[in-house]
Amino acid sequence: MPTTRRTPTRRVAPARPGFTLIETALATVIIGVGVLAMMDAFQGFLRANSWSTQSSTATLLAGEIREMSRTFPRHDAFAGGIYFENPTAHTTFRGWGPEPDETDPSMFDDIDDFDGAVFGSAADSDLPGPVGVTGAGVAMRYPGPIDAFAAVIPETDWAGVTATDGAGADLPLQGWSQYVRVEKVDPADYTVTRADDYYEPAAGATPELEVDQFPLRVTVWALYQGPFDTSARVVARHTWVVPR
Ligand SMILES: [Ca+2]
Ligand SMILES: [Ca+2]
Repeated sequence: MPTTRRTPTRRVAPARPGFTLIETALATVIIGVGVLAMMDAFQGFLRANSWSTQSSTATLLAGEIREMSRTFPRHDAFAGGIYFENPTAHTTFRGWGPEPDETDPSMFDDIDDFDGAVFGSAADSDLPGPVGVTGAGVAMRYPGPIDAFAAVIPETDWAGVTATDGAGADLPLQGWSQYVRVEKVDPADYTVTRADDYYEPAAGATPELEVDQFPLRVTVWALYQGPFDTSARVVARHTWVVPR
């Protein structure tokens, strides 16, 4: 009886839907690169947005000082301006800086009152240029930053709510300071600065240019120190000249 022998056939595994390891790894790499690019772009946007916000705040703060002093005379009209106690010998210079009763910026009433004033908490070492008024050597310290009415500008959140300290008092705008320098400049060349007590002696037919007859150059720096910064840095600077 003939027998038939069945040839064994290889069983082929049916194709299963799914991804191979290589495909999965490739997909992960592709998606990963895309996500990284998006995060980088987002960080760039945040940096640009932060710079834009800081720049506009700094410009505003510098403008507030200018607006506050816009109608002020160069020197105090009530206290006799700036002068020498001995006008002949030109000794004992008086009148530069805030007058003795002007203990608060709301009492400032002339341009030279602002020289060396810091409105805010920026350290002396972070202030640009020589610090302080004639002979004082240190900055004049006031709470700040301030607005054009000499009121401290409060910190507000994104919803416009003013931040307060534990006692319920308004917190000033965090991290910001204004620093002001007032310098006498040569009437013929505003780039040449003169000492606060400088006067030009008479020469020939030209009469003496008295100590209070010079234009003033005012410079306001707006500085910012972030919560993780070790020092304050200048974000904006405004300079203008008050003619005589
Ligand atoms: Ca004054
Ligand atoms: Ca003054």
